[in-house]
Amino acid sequence: MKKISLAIVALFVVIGMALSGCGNKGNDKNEFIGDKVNHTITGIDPGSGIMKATDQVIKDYGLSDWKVQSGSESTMTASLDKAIKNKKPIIITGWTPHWMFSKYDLKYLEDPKGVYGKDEEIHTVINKNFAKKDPNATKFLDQFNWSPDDMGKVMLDIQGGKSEQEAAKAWIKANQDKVNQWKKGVNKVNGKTVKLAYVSWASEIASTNVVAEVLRDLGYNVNLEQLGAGQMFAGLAKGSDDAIVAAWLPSTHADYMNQFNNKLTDLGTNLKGTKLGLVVPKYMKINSIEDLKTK
Ligand code: PBE
Repeated sequence: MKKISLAIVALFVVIGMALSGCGNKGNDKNEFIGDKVNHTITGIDPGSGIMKATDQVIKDYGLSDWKVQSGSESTMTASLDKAIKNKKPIIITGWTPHWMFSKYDLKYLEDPKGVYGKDEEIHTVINKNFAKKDPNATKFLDQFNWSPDDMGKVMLDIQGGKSEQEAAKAWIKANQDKVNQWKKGVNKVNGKTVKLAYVSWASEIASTNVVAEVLRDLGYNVNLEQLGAGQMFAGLAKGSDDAIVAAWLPSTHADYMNQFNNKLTDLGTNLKGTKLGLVVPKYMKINSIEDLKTK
């Protein structure tokens, strides 16, 4: 009896080894990557577009044995920091612009199926009644645009310990030419209010605070409301907020834009050259999402 069960166990071990060897096609770089990270991708807030895209990645690449751990941007960057300090493997949902690429040596995993979409843009979107209500502020919001490097500077300052407002003010002071372009033809006002909503992603903290500070210089009272991604679009559609500078399009926030389509006005691009994907420390050997497949 004992001998038979031992033989069965041995048989399973042999079959198991054969299967895993065969699945990996002798490619040792990915042999244990799933096991090493517990088949887990370290993600962020469930309402974000990148989490939805990552669920799609799991489907499209046949990664049914993997899970995406939700959390927030700060829990994700804390896990990343810890892994890098210990030179451990980690796979995160990452995007550009982000200070993490300045702080750590990171790389995107190739996405041959293009699930994360091509290069995207960030758009400024207002409640559809706002243009009529405040054409002056709308003109300014429409003229707001900057580069990933500009945004990066503000993000790094905040990451380095400056308050969000201080970082925004410092950038504005150093970039008067750009700011004057945004203010061209915009009048100063006295005590009108603009309500801006945003999500606490580093990129949106940076942009929203810069826009808020310039509006304050123009004489506006600015209310900043920090919300989840879904609430941000819903609040904007309802009119409890006037504007956001945080819509990643055409793919990442397409669902939200479609859902509230008739309540929103898209003022167009405020930043070009964003990217989303799975990101790992450069010391990891894997290079493509395909490398996560173990079956
Ligand atoms: N992000 C940052 C957002 C858009 C901005 C990539 C985390 C998202 O995935 O919805």
